[in-house]
Amino acid sequence: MSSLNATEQSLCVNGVWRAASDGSTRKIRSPHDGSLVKTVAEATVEDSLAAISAARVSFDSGVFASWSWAQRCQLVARVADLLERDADEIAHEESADTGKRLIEAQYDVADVISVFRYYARLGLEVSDRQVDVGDDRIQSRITHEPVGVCALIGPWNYPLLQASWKVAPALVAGCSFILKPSELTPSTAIHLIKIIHEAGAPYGVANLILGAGAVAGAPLTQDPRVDFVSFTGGLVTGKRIMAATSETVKKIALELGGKNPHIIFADADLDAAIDNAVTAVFLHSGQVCSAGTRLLVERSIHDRVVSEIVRRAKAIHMGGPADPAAETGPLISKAHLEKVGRYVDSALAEGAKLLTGGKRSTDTAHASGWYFEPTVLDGCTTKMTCVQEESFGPVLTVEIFDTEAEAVSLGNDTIYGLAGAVWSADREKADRVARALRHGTIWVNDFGPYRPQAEWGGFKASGIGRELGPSGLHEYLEIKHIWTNTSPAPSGWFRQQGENT
Ligand code: TXE
Repeated sequence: MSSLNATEQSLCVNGVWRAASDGSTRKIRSPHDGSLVKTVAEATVEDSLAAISAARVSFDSGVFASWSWAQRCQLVARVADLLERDADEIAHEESADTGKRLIEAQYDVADVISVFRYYARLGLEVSDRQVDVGDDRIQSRITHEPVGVCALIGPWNYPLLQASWKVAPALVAGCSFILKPSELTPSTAIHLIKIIHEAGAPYGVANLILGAGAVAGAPLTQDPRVDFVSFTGGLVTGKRIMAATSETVKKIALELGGKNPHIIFADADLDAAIDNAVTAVFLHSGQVCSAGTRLLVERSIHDRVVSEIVRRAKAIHMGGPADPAAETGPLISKAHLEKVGRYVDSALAEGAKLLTGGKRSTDTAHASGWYFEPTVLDGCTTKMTCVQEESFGPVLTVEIFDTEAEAVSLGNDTIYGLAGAVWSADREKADRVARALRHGTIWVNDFGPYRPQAEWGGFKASGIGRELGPSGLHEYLEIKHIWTNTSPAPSGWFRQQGENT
């Protein structure tokens, strides 16, 4: 492997680090102040096709798929060790690309390591299943085999974490893959692919393509040599990918975000509920697929809850990666900042009442960055665009409910179904509501935690398939039934030649 001494040589195809075939590069700029973070290669269609070829050849050769489960799990455990060794450097890279606080990036890297460790253990539990077909002459067995060549396409909000949910199970399963992180946040993907090679993965198993979705990403979803596409990103791109992959009938897994109801009943522990409501929507400036962007609050506590959230929102200190007092950071890009602003404008035009925020920060310390003020919109209804679509910014919409049934009905009145939360001291009521909400994760008297052992993914337009947990590994496996007759005999169905009728 050539050394990665120039960041322009940041595509990895068949274990070789190289520049884009036409020499194109992209400048990665800090969302905090616009400063240059690094320059990386911007892949062409040809580069993507070369990465697909490398992955296909490596998979078909069996160079990795033929390793035992134990060997592959050992490799994944080594990846976790090396991530731990480089954790500090990786957290700085993530923080620089995304603009998030260093401490958040450090939490992310710790989570990434636990994902690799979890799958390194889980892979050891996969075994064939014997099927009793009621005939002693027949051995019938269900085996699990790698799905093949995988395209792993990720977003910019949790770049390495989202990559880890795909890469760790892909490696354990014995797949070869092409990782395509968001063009805005490539640094930690580069680091991860270096580590996977250092851990001992054969060349061609882990390939890296950087660049724009329409150019570098699209071929990964269209090429017949790709067997499986796992995508995390926006709904519009998800639909495009679903259409592209249908041409070659690929297996797909999609995580497309959510409009997540955060339901507070009057009997809840309000101090805890309010504090979690603030974190749920303003953490990482709302750039979280499971952000609690829709507050559904029981009428009798509306004023108290909302006034306290507004007070807390006004006090949030925004700052860049190096600001130790920062509680949240900038949005990812100018285009995204403008999009969030448009959602607030549309809500106001549709009758929402702005209680705080609603615009780009005017703080001089934020002048060169993409900071949007924590925003609370009251008087919202499910008809409003801002309630139905992801602004993916620090924007909380408030709706009122009167009954349990209305809370459930409002919580389900969305095309999405990723996550939600219920706050109530009445455990039976909370459980009834949790079960009635059509979302992939429900927190009761809590908000946000997830674990590698538990599945993550959405109902309805939030996606297809699950990441994490055993299901997150099974996405990368094909199931095969092998029927062995130990005492072969003619089938006797058709007449043999010369046999009388
Ligand atoms: O994401 P895209 P964008 C939501 C959020 C945000 C919106 C748009 O609402 O405002 O998506 O964000 C690659 N073929 N989420 O435009 O386009 C692209 O290069 C193949 C929710 O940044 O979905 C990147 O690597 N790949 C989300 C990845 O898709 C293509 C997290 C995601 O980009 C492609 C982030 C194509 N035709 C945003 N077009 C979540 N679910 O957590 C783009 N890409």
